[in-house]
Amino acid sequence: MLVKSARFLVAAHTVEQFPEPLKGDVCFAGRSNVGKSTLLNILCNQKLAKVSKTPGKTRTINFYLINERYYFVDLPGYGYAAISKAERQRWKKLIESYFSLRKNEIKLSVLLVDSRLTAQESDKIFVEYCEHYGLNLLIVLSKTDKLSETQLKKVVQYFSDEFGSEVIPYSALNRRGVKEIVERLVKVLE
Ligand SMILES: Nc1nc2c(ncn2[C@@H]2O[C@H](COP(=O)(O)OP(=O)(O)O)[C@@H](O)[C@H]2O)c(=O)[nH]1
Ligand SMILES: [Mg+2]
Repeated sequence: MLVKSARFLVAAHTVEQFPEPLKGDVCFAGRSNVGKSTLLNILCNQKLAKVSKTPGKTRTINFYLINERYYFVDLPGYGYAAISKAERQRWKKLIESYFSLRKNEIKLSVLLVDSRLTAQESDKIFVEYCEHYGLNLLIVLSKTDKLSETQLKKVVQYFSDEFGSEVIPYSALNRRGVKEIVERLVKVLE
């Protein structure tokens, strides 16, 4: 098992609140309600992150200490509905400050996307940032339990074409893809 111990460390509003780098970061991004907190809880085998019925307004970078050596970093997501220009700017600034400060620490950048939607603007921006900073990117398709196998096949192809990166279909309900995600994490963190 990858995660032996996990605890919430800090919700950083500013870069000054980032913890000292350890053996590496894995960051998690995705639009609000995509299932990011649920995935973090599955990976950590405990309720660490708050799973929301309504899309949250969290605009902090949350650091979780894993096995006393690594950080899982929960990046803020875009809101559900249309967001203001100012809000978008603040989101970009936070992500950019994290990437520019920690690019050498980041072993893997995980982007969750809803398997029922096409690539959203914020997803595209995020992938561009990852490319700019030369980060390893993993696309995780969430909520695949809502799709048929035929639909899913098309969606996996669509996202790997769109982002030119590895895509893992995942579901919190039937646990599809969890093993593959864990294997990927073990590989980058060992
Ligand atoms: N059907 C389905 N629902 C999911 C899945 N993952 C998360 N959810 C639900 O989606 C909602 C948002 O989840 P949450 O983890 O809070 O999303 P976050 O905003 O990205 O952190 C919750 O109601 C979850 O129970 C999944 O794989 N399949
Ligand atoms: Mg969340």
